[in-house]
Amino acid sequence: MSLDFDAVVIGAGFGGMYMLHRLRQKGFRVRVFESGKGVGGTWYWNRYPGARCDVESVQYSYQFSPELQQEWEWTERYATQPEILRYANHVADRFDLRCDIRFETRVTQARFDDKAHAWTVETDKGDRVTARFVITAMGCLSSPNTPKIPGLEDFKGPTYHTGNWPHDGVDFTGETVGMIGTGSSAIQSIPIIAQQATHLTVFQRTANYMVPAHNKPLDPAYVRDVKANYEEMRRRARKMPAGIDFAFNPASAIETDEPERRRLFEERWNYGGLGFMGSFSDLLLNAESNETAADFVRAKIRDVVKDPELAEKLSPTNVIGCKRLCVDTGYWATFNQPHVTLVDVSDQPIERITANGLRAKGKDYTFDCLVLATGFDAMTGALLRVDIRGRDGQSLQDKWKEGPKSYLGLTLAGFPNLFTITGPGSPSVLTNMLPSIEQHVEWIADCIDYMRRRGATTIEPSREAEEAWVGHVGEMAGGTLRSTCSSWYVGANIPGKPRVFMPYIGGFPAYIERCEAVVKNGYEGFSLV
Ligand code: NA7
Repeated sequence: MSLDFDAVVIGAGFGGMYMLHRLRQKGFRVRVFESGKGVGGTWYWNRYPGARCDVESVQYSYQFSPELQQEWEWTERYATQPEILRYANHVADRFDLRCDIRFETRVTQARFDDKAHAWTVETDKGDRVTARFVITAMGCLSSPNTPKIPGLEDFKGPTYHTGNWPHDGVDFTGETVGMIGTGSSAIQSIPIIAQQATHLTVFQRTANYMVPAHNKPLDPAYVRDVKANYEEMRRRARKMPAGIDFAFNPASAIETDEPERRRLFEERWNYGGLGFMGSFSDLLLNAESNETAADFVRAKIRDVVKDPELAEKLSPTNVIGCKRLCVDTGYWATFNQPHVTLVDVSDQPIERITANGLRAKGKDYTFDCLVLATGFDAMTGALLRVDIRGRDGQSLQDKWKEGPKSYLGLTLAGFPNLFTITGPGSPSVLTNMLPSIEQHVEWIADCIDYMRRRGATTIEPSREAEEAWVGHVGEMAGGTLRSTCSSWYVGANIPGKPRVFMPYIGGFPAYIERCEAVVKNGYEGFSLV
């Protein structure tokens, strides 16, 4: 039976684009399906005001093409969403990717045919194509979470979700705005929406920690230096747990005396960004050490927020770095403005959305527009939205009913020839996504190439290999403070979702080593037919 394609790739964000390019380079026939009108994935959908990446732009970029790396000019320390989207479009043009991507087409079903050793993929546009391999590149944070608050449909004004923002933008000038959520998307957009709105009311369920971005235009001399030494920087980054090149202090916070500890926190605070968590090596391992960092940040909140009661409400009490640390510009200071109100809904859920606003703790709040900055059904949401069926018609929903299981976060027992780029069980969201994506794409492309050379038509991990990996992922998570709170890492933001720490927390270098060892040992844990 002749197949339509060697591989179908789902999604044309950074994962899908590079997967297409890499497989095409090796001479494979590939079709990409993308639900958006353009490339860019996360950066195509998340257009809310203030959206930007919190990994520095010179590192949040592809490294597979030295020419691309040299020619592209980032303008700011942290790139804005429009700039990253321009970059994604530049990559699509430069490598002529669009001809193999079907836009505005959502994959609805993928079914493995055991006799043909191939997948049949169907879309909402009526496509029905066959391919040896299916590769998911749907993103980890791409299935927006709209909480089931009673009355949502009763609201008379416009409702916006940060993860699916109107492409023409929204002007809040002269409007009153209600915002639910205080995660990364909220903290980036709140200072900007507050500049436009006549009143902004923020409903906070959990206060969040943030470190300042200290964003700035990139100094041309710095960029020249980075470009002259890019290879070195990328090599250093690959040796870091998060795949980001920043200095990591091996000392313990609790074993460092108070003045020195404070000095080191202050130094990182003044530098800005996620490197704050690298102030000491045990911040996510030892509760006492963690508390020193949390205390330091809470003192910063009290410095900025004038009303002590408000400062208290904005102060998180959980483990710092347990939920995703936010990188902000002027977030806390925004609450000093008289037209910005914080409503704490930590002790009682929002009762209902009403025609003119919402009701919380027995009180009515009114506003013209509602912004849901309520996050995503992370890591598994996008995958489970597609009806994926492996051997004997088993559905992915059924396989993952107690939580995601995979081998290396890349492949699934019972689902031959299916690869999941940055899937649950891989480092993904705990790392710089771009290098993590590239590592997966290259591993998958090499694997498919190896199969072609061997004349193999299926690859599938054994249940034992998968169980052992799932056990290892869980064991690593259990050893850190990161699995101890109600974060989207454990699925706690979605009612009914199994509570499992989904990403692999053993670090990028250990993960790469493991993936390479699997290959060196003849695709250990897999059966190739
Ligand atoms: P997040 O980080 O999941 O934040 C969502 C926020 O919405 C968070 O503050 C939630 O509170 C809040 N939320 C969700 N549902 C409700 C309900 N029903 N009532 C009140 N508040 C609610 O999503 P983001 O989009 O900000 O960021 C996602 C990632 O993108 C981020 O981590 C970066 O990696 C980039 P909670 O904390 O659950 O109590």
